[in-house]
Amino acid sequence: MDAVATTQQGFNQSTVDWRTGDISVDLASLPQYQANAADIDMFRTDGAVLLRGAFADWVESLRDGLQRNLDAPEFYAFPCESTPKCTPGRFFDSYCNWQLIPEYRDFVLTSEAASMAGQFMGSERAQFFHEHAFCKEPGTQRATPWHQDLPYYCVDGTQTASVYVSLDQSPADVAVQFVRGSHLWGKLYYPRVFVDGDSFNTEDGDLVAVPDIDADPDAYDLMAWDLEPGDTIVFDFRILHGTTSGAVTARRRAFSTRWMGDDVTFCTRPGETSPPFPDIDLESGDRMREDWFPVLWERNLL
Ligand SMILES: O=C(O)CCC(=O)C(=O)O
Repeated sequence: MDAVATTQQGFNQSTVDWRTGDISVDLASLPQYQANAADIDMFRTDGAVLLRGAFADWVESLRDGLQRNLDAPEFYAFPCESTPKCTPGRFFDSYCNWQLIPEYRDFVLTSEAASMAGQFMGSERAQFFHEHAFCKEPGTQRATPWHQDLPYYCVDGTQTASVYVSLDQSPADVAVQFVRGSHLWGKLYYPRVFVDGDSFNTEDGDLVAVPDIDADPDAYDLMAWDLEPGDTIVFDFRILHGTTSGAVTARRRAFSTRWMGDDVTFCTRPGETSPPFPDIDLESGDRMREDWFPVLWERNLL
């Protein structure tokens, strides 16, 4: 299998080809999530909303999928180890493996995630971008640096949603946290390398440095929840989120799927994007190609 190389920014860039070809799905046969209006309002104003137990039935299979990724990272795309040598624990993440890992593929193509994302985005359609899986092993003290997802991506737009499924019990002090309302601040921040929190793409004049939230957490309206397996957080690509560096005492896994709504288009950024799609063959402002990023929900199916 192909080797894993490291780029300038420290990402591990697997050359594993994760695209396996045609995705044909009968949209009308997919299950529909029934979002309630209060939750949708909260997502719009706060930028993130917790849906207790929404994917409890998927926890076992997503854990099995993630275990394949953890056991043999080199066989999958973009495996990242963000725990420096000689520090406790393991902080692993990997993305763009939904066509390689059957449990991920099932979730993407047959769960209510597409319908959930479409309704929260207020979109007519939900187009799938990619998945991203995370694992922090007991002892890990490596914080997930505060960041927004949008500046990492080769897309722009306001109708976006990540559907983040917690796969373990995770107390609020080590779970992912969100700065309420920060998706509406009208700012985009430099993306950061998870291993050391360094900013990159600093040549991009549209971006600024992430504020030092840890220096004065009380100055921010933080949303943090004790999570149970299956609890799901839907959040906007523009919201600031991250974790403390508090030690994780029990395994803490999560599986996120990224969704794009009607106003999302391809965007060329001055630096490297993550994931990189070097052969995407699109111009800024183009709709994302549906052969790579399938449309998996349409509102008229509700
Ligand atoms: O679970 C975490 O620590 C980070 C999650 C995250 O950054 C994401 O899903 O975008």
